[in-house]
Amino acid sequence: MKSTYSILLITLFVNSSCGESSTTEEILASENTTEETIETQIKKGDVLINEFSVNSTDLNEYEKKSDWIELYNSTSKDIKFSPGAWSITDNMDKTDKYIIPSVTIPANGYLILWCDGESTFDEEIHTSFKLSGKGETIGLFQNGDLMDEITYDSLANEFPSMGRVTDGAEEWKMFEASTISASNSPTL
Ligand SMILES: [Ca+2]
Repeated sequence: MKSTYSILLITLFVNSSCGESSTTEEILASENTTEETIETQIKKGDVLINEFSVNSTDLNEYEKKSDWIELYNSTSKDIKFSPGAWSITDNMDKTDKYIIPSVTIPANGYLILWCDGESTFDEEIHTSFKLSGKGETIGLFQNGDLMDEITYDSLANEFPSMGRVTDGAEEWKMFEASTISASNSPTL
């Protein structure tokens, strides 16, 4: 026990020394990052599947129609996905089907994942899978932990999109017009 206590003291001393060696500017920068952006320990409910389309008329950056999923940051702080931590899937037995790049979703903002099977990230994010018009389950994971999921059926294929009413709320509805990358319409 005595040796464990000594190691603890040494660890505390080292941490304290490291803190003292930082310049004032470095400490301020670190504090600002903590205040403005959440990078780790993102809680369930902070990022949600907010809307999706399996019958899309929306165009991606290549002017191609593509299905999509809209994620929503329900917090008042920017959220940055840690590299390799977040994944999205349409197969709940394969939670890491597509690893979402380390991007930042603005506070109360949106992130569009184009579901076209291209598996690329240049200007925008394109997942490795497409969404089925027959219905399936979409799952959002952080380090293998389920953050959100939505199961839909073939009815979704008859509407431009399906989403929460309103942003981040529990209730889902079919939308007569999609609200891609914008607040979900409460009118339907
Ligand atoms: Ca929307």
